[in-house]
Amino acid sequence: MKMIHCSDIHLDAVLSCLSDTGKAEERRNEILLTFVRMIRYAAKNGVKAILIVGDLFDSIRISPATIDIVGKCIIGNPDIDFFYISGNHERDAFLSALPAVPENLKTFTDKKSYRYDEEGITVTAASDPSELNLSPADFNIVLYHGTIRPNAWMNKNIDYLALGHFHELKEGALGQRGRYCYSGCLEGRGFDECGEKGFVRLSIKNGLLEPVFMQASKRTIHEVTLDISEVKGTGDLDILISDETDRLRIPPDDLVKIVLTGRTPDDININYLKKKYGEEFYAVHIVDDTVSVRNETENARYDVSLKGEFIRMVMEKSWPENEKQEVIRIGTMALEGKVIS
Ligand SMILES: [Mn+2]
Repeated sequence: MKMIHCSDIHLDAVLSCLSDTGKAEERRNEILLTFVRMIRYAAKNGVKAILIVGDLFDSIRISPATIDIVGKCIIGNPDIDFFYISGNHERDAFLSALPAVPENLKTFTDKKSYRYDEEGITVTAASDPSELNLSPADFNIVLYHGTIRPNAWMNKNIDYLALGHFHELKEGALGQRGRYCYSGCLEGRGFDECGEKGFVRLSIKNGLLEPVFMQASKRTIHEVTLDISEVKGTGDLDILISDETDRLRIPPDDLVKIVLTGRTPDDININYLKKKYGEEFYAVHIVDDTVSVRNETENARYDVSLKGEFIRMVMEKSWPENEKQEVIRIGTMALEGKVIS
């Protein structure tokens, strides 16, 4: 029997990370479309059940168009059972917004557990592990939205604990018998949701489970961290970013978060780079985590360390200001044991 485990789709999210409101709206539709595509994949591949483990919607405000599309998808696939628990975001808004709850939408409001008799598979929702009373003879799937302590869910006859809440794929063992898994979200929504996103396809045969992560997102958000201590100016940094994004083969349709670290001269034109790479990729976000040489010099003047002593010594010289900054930059790197080219 094939199933799909997904969670945290966050339909109708505001997507404030995209300053371009046109793109934010486009991404909202892309997230919805990825969800619809996943259901199409399920229908084509004989998937019998889709487990939606909370945060299907981003908030209690759900647009009529989105509820209509999601509702029609469920009704239009009567051979698929949609098991749904709410998350901390939408709470009970989904079920109240539906004109009627379709028969194949299993909501756990009236009953806590469903069983496929032929396969001996159960699907149960739990708000706490102490509620569970599962037969060791069945293949038991449990749905939960939130943070878990794996130890608390051990020895409960759980075979697969399908989790939602964390937006990244994460899994592990539940004692000898079962596994827990956060499927992560279907699409990264913000620059804090980098990497591959998708759902988990489950194949259960003769009591054995084979889970496979399926990449599903339309666009990936990439994180690129660059130590720019060697960089002398904006042109240098531009080349560094360009080389790194080329090396990683980041497609132009994707989003990129660039984190700059290390020491930097003070005359970098970040806005130019934001503009340039914002045009090369779907969206770009540059995080400046660098230490400015000038600020560091100011702070270290009163430092009793060897570094402070070194900086004071250089500052007393009658060399030109930019030469002093360069000597401080290279000297402090050398004191920290960094390779200087
Ligand atoms: Mn969530």
